[in-house]
Amino acid sequence: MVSQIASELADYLLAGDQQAAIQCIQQNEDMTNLMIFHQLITPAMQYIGELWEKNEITVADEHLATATCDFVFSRLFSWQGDQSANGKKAILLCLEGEQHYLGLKMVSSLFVEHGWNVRFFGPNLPLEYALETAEKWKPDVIGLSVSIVYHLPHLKHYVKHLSSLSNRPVIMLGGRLAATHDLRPYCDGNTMILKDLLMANHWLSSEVLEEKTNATL
Ligand code: B12
Repeated sequence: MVSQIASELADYLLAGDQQAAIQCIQQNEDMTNLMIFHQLITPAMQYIGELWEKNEITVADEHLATATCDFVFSRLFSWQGDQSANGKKAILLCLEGEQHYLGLKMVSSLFVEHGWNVRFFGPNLPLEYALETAEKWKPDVIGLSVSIVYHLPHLKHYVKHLSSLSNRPVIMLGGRLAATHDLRPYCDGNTMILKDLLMANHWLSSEVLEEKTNATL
């Protein structure tokens, strides 16, 4: 069951009403960005997916809602940062063919909030280009997102090649399928599979903690 506020937000997104969507989000002054992403925007988009599946809205309605959501998100939140407060770098990308990038954009925003220098590549980044950019930029973390089952055959290749880069980045995997499927057969033992934003945020916070502890030793 979707909450009243998430369903209200979904209505504004479906109407393409940017201002109302922004106000709907901003009225929750007591919510952190994490809570807004996890409890408000994610369920609103999932609810839109349910309406779409039941043919209660059209593909055009869903596209308008997605475009409005993307615009509103970019207006309200930082999602790409060149400034690194903690000296760490992450690249975030969707597997080849994968178009669902809104969730990964929220992950990107959390990384920025935790002081990371982030390069967010949006949808559909073929492995050869992911490898090329990772070899040059040497990120500490490479985050992958996958939502649709028929993109899974690519996953093994991404994990295999990206995890053998010379600087040994942490491979972090998320997306809709991380919550609904066992993705371990597609990964190696070092891949970190995170089912949702709360887990991602927990990992990011523990990294900060580890750094502070190391700094005081
Ligand atoms: C918007 C949307 C689209 C847009 C995407 C645009 C965009 N910019 O993202 C478009 C129109 C392109 C699209 C296309 C399709 N879609 Co679509 N889409 C959706 C919809 C309605 C919302 C997606 C979304 O934004 N969700 C909200 C985000 C926040 O959730 P999320 O992606 O899961 O991300 C969260 C976590 O997974 C996590 N996360 C995500 N990535 C990562 C990465 C890391 C490293 C970490 C740690 C965490 C993490 O954090 C996020 C925040 O909570 C969903 C419904 C749904 N349930 O999600 C359907 C849905 C996913 N789509 C679906 C389908 C079928 C399709 C198409 C196949 C339709 C078609 N016939 O063409 C195509 C496939 C396109 C492709 N090749 O990838 C189905 C999938 C059903 C299934 N069983 O596979 C869904 C569930 C709709 C439905 N109920 O039927 N879609």
